[in-house]
Amino acid sequence: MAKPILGTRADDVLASTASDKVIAMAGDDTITVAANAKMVNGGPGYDTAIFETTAYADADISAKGHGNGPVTVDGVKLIGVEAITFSDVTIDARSGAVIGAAADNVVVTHLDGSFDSYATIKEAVAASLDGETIFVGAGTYAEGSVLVDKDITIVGAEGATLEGGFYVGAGGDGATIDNLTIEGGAAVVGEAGPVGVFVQADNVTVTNSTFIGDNVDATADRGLVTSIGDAQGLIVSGNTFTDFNTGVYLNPGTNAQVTDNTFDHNYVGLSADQDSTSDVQVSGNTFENSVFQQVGFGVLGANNTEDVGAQVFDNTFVGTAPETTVYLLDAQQTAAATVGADTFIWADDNASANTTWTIESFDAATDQLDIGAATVTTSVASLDGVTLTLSTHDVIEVHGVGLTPLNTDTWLV
Ligand SMILES: [Ca+2]
Ligand SMILES: [Ca+2]
Repeated sequence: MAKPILGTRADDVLASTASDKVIAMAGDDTITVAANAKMVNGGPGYDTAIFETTAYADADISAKGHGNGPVTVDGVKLIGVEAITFSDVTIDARSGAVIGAAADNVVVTHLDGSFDSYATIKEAVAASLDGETIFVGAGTYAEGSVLVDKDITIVGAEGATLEGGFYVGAGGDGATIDNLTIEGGAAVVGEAGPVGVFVQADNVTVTNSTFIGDNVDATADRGLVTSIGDAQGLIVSGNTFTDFNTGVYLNPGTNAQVTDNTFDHNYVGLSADQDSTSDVQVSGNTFENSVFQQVGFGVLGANNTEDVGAQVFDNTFVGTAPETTVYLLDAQQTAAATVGADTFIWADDNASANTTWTIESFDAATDQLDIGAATVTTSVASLDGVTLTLSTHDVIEVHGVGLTPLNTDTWLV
């Protein structure tokens, strides 16, 4: 009898080709099981036994003690093994549930525990029902636009890449996209460039995924975009957005939490256009190496008040691009600053004359006001801020700290 193959206490990649026994010891081990094998002992840690050429349906699987004891697969006793990978799926060794797809395979797991395999994500979505989960195996799926029109969860294995984009449309309320790499995006009507994930449904979650654009300037591509007046309850967390014109673009009417993402080397990291129906939380993200600006925040609608600081907070900014740029786009608006460095831009082209805009919580040490080409004709300094009176008889009131009597060199940038 050949000596058993021994692992180390670290994570090992082992094969039983030279012996009928493998003892993997501690660590999260991966063991490819040969036909002559008799036993695999995974030991402590999360261990996976791989039966490369056997489909799940063809395997002879038995478990003692309702899955708490050893599991035998085609005569091979598995001890301390947590997952078993076949040529089509990976199952949990204790429960028997499907927990992943093999490479180049897409699996729909049905509510009754059964599953079906498909070659493409599109075919799997078409075959799925509300509440079901699709596992995407490692590999590249060049599919263009994939419509998600059901309340399904799509989970990628490490290395699962969609070349194209998801369009989460009608029927997709509640859908989740988890751990996919989404590269290049797909065309969406009304968008100037390709989009990685377009959201036109509510309570959608996009998480742990990697979005890759073509580069910051070549096209108007965007990682994730919401439909105007849509996307209530959107969660965007733990993703990476790289090389887009805009990493995430939240249109008016969207209510979203964008947390713990990394935005790296986009023209604009995140852009949110906010009217009185919108509310976003952009927090815990890292914005780095944006070319034009890290965060753009548009205030839309006459008389709208937006507390920007309550919506953009606790983010990390790396690089030289402006941190948060706030655009006052319609008449008679009030906007409150964030605790970081803000640039307020008064865009007078939409405005009628004789209107007052107000900026609250302005900190002259970090914030800037940009009134473009407008001409200051008169000015008033007050105890709580600065009032600019413009040639069109419009007024910008700035309330905050560190303010001094009006100095146009300070305010005109
Ligand atoms: Ca080990
Ligand atoms: Ca184990």
